[in-house]
Amino acid sequence: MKACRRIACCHTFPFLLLATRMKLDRGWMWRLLLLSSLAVAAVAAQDKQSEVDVSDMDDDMGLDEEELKVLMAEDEEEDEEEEREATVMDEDQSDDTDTESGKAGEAVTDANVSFQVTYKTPVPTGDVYFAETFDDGSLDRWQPSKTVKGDADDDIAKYDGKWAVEQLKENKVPGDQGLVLKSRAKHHAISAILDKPFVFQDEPLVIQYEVNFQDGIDCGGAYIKLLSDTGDLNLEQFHDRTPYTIMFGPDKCGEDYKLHFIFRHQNPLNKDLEEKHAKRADVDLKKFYTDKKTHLYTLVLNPDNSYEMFIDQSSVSRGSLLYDVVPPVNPPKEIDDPNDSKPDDWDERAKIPDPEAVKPDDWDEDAPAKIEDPDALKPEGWLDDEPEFVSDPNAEKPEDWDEEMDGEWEAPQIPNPACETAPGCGQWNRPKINNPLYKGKWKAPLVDNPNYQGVWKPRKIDNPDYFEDLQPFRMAPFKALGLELWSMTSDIYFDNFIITSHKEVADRWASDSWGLKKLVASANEPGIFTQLTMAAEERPWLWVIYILTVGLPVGLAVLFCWPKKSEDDYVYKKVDLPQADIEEEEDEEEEEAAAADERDKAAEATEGAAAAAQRGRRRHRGEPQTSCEKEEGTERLKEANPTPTVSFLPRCGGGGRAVSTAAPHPTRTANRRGRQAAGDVPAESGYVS
Ligand SMILES: [Ca+2]
Repeated sequence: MKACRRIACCHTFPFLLLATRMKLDRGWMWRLLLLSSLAVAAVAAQDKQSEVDVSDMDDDMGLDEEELKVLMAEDEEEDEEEEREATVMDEDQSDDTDTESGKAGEAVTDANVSFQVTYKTPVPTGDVYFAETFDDGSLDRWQPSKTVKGDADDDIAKYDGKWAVEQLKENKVPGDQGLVLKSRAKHHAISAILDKPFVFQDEPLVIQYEVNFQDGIDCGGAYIKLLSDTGDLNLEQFHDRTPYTIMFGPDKCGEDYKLHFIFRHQNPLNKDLEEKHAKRADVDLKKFYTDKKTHLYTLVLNPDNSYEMFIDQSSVSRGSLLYDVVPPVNPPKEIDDPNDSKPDDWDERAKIPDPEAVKPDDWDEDAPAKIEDPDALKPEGWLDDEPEFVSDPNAEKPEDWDEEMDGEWEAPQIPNPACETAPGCGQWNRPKINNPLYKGKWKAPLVDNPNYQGVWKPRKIDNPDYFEDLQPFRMAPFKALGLELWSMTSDIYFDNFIITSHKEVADRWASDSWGLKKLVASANEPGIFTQLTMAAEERPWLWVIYILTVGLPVGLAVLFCWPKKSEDDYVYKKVDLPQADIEEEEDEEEEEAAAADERDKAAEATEGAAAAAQRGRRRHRGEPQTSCEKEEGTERLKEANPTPTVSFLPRCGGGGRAVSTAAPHPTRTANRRGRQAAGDVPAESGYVS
């Protein structure tokens, strides 16, 4: 049990230390690894699709459990007049229900499903400017654009990308549908008029909708535009230049994952409109674009000019329309005077050469940097008269040498053989060294410039374009919601647009719609072991990691917790195996012993009688028998009965130990007998060290 308890914290044990401590031999290591592999495989095989439980729902999802019932399959009798029952099933099963599930009032059930969700098209619980679920399957209130994009090439300028109302491709909630951008590499534009224009006064603005990049996203956006109420807004002519008040939502290109919040601010002086971009979100947005789940995007603007963006109801960015947008809403009060220029006599030199410094008399500017070493001596044996190279005396003019064509033949030059043994040949020159008198050009040292005027800057003047708008929240009213998008990936799913002034209305709306999608998606999430197995299929080396992290502790636990094989069994077998040899040897020994016994019988009888008398005296006095005496008795028992038996004996001079009384190892027996004869080992039966 002690070992088992140790194993409980096996995860923190360094394996090598353990292995050393346990003295695992190689065979055990292999058995352990095999065992670990089997354990992991068994666990992976037992993996099942996780079933949803209401208690698993995230608290922060804000789901109203009374509204959102998760029923077991047997509880499926429900009122089908108002509610659409939806069945959540495996992907391949769900395809069968694609066509029927979208129709209101139809119940869809399947006996094979693990659970059912009851989906009811959400209804806004408060005042809204716009709410759209697409659950009726129609785009009646939506107007596809019939125009062309302003700055695009003619062949792709047309807004001819297709839109459809469909269910989600994965994790569908039958009965629930959304707007899907269907075409890749095409311009899409569609818009809808709000129930009533939104006018920025004293009420907050809350915009919320869902996006699912069902096929991931390569390069493209899923943002919305709130189209300004300009009086001449024509949705058929909705294009990229159509005035908007706010642009909000996800956008991605390359590795740049963005969540736009751009508003157009009107300059109160010249009435120009300028885009103001909110600072980037504080979180890594990548997963929202790549996990193929439905995410909820919310923008809240408050009359106090604060704003906050949420993804899946978690805040990802917040700030002020006055201070956290680029470029700032309000221009600077003062600007550099554009008519100011640096005066010609402006002295910007912080340091100047000391005007009072004089070149020292002994400063020779003409002294060379290098001179010949005056102390150098020509090495002895230098051959002044021998050239360094000579004509090769062994060279011969090639036979095909044509003096007319090739010119006069000359033997090639080779190093002068006479120089090989000499320090050098030809003219000797003194080596060059640095000139100690060299000083170079004289310069006056630098001193602080008494006339230094600092770095010139133009003077400040009042900004003629200055204004101060303390209410940037009061943007241009908007009256339509539009999507004007280009994407290189199709099947971008949109759903549950809502525009309201009340965050709680948007939250409740999310609970009744997006919350259900999230619930279904998490129900269909593969179990952790399935995910691990899938990962290992792509990267087989992961199995090694799994075995080390999971299998090893299991293997070690088995090693420690398995019914412990007695050390004595080991001894028993070890001693028991060479039985035949031992018996032969014993026979010989017994023959010798018999002869010796005969010779010693008389003496032994005398000694035995004396010992017996001593034992008898001890017993009589109540003294305990010594352990050696007990073993002596057992030895006799063994000789009488050679079949292996196990008895528990106290070691002579040590702790108790179970030993075999079968024939001991011959060599050891012989040794021991020799030592016994020498008197340094007591006679003991069956004890094997
Ligand atoms: Ca919907």
